[in-house]
Amino acid sequence: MHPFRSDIDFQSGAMSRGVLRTRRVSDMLDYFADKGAAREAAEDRDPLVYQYTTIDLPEESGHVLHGMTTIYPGLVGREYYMTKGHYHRERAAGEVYLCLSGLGKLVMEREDGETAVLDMEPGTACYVPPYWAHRACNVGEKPLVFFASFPGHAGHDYGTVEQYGFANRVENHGGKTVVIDPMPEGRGL
Ligand code: M6P
Ligand code: ZN
Repeated sequence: MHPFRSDIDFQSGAMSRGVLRTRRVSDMLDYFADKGAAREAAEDRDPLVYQYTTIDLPEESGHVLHGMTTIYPGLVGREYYMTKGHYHRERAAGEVYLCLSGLGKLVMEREDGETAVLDMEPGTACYVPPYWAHRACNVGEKPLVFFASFPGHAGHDYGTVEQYGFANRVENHGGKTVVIDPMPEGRGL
């Protein structure tokens, strides 16, 4: 393969090459906590929640997949717009998120119940170690834009998150950002 470059707009997250995918509320009905609010939004104007571009590379170890994600500002019920979130199919594969614009929270959890939340703001690189599921939430008023990079063989497992969700949810309560943690004292694991 020949080396190549891509050009990125830090404000919009647009990337000059790669495959663009979009996620609307209707694509994520099972992901938001307030199913009624999600159904209503989907039936109304079905807003775009996020879009992401991934450079089209062979999904095999040795390659470094990378791309851009833009999460728009908004709420479904009280929950901020967010990515679906996923484990890597190959659990032992990590990832790096570099925030370029906007404000976010990176919500992570492990299958043994361990959880973590990191703030994302322009200039922060967040490391998702192997075995951690990850989801980004936009808690600001403008698009949250970040660059992500992960091993080619990682793969995406959405099924586990779709079935069990994330323990922690990021919500807006009266203008304040709140991380809802059902077990703040730990999971005793
Ligand atoms: C980041 C990376 C990608 C991911 C995308 C959207 O760019 O983590 O691997 O596909 O965000 O997130 P999700 O796959 O959870 O919808
Ligand atoms: Zn990932």
